Amino acid sequence: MAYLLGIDASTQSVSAVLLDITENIHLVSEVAVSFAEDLPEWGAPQGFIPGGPEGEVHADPRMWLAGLDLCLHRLKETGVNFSKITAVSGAGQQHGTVYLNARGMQRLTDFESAGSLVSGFAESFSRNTSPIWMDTSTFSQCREIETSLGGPLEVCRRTGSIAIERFSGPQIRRFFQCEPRAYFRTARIHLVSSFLASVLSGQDGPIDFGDGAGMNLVRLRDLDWDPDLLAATAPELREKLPDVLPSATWIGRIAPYFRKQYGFHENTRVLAFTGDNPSSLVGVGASKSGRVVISLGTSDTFFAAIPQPFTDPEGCGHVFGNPHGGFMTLQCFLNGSLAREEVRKTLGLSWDQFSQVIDESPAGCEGRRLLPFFFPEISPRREKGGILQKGFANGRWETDRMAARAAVEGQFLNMKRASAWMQLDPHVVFLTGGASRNTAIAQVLADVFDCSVRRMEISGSVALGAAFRAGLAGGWLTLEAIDQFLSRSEKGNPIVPNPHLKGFYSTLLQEYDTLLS
Ligand code: ADP
Ligand code: XUL
Repeated sequence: MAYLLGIDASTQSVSAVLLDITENIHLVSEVAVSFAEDLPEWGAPQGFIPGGPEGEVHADPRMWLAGLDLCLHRLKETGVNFSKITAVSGAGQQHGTVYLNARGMQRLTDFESAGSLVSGFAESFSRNTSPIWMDTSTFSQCREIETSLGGPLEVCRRTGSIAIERFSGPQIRRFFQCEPRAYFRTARIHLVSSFLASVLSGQDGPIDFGDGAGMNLVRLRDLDWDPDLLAATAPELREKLPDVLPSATWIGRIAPYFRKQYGFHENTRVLAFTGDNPSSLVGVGASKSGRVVISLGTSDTFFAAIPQPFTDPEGCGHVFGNPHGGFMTLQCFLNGSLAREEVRKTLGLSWDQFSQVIDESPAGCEGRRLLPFFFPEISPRREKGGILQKGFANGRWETDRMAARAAVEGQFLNMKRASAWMQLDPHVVFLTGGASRNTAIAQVLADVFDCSVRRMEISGSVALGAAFRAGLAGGWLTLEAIDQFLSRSEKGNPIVPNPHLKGFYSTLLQEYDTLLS
């Protein structure tokens, strides 16, 4: 019997998927740890420390370690025999950076039998908290980097994105400028993904191309660190970064701590981790065939594999590495699930009631328009949060239940508008992420994009993609076997667009242009 383990260290949770690949592919177990429900002692119920100044959004990297430990513990409790796990891989929320001091570097390789990962990595960080992808504090650092390189278009040409506030390079620069002593005490800067892969393997692992491309530091031309960008970001940066390598790189065997604590076999191999979105691309079977994926997680993302990089003229979209080779294009929307949750809570609805209101409200909400930007938005770029609305009595969406549908319509029309530059015009969209299980939301998506929506029984496509990547890299799985598994795991029939609404939402797009201007 052979198992593959995939781990997803995302914004609000750490989850894992265990596959049995002895004959065909079978799901053995899926477990999750929520920072809100299971680790409230870290004070980050939505995955970040609330109330950061000047647009800072940080999380304690030790919370991710606690999440990983608890997640494996939960898996153990299901009765799984860990010695059957042949290989592990995983993925992390993109762009977030972890700053290890010399002791932390040492702990990566000599850490063996402490009671927990958190105690094992005590005093190991030169920066106690890690900026995550929701951080918008680096406007000036972005402009400085662009100026050094000769403008935003040059940064975009090299890295696939203009300098972006949440990307790792500008975040590193801000750390260097605000806390130079702590910066110089930093021995290693990892991404969330490469940090956790390093911990699991007991090695100082590489950053993979998939996630590395979201740093504003990697040159797409040859997928290596760009010396000009390194110099424009912070001094001595190259020495503080690990190598950037293909996603299919084996780092080594599982670290002794995990063998002792959970019973992994000493030969269990650890594959480089990647970013959550690149992993999801693999997890829904979209790494090769040009399928369009929409993920409704904490962020909403719209992405697809592309053979060659092409970039967004507005500067909001990105090119990342496709773990399978080539590239992927991605547009990210910060006001995703947390904004839907905020609307739902304000209206005093459960998810079931929220869905019912969506189903019962007319398309177009009789002229009500809502763009629920509670937080600063990434696409389109808006430095400050602020709800945009039209057509609600007395301008009060908060007391009108139809705001539930208006919010979801607004989010998807904004997504359609902002992703138009990719010219993908999908006939089918693969929908994943926490909110994908909501059929009412999925139907609005089908109607707005005028395309069919396909979903999986396993909404955890990030962890699934990680397990698939390990299987592909080890030669234990083929893309055909993965496709067969995915078609067996499809959730019901595709959701099809309502034929009576054909063209309806396209006519609304202009109104959103005005609302946004
Ligand atoms: P991430 O991976 O970014 O941590 P997930 O993909 O796990 O996030 O999605 C979590 C989100 O899913 C929650 O913030 C929640 O708003 C949303 N969610 C969960 N259940 C539902 C539901 N029934 N309808 C709509 N959204 C839901
Ligand atoms: C993508 C992005 C988010 C994070 C968290 O660029 O910032 O989707 O990866 O999921």
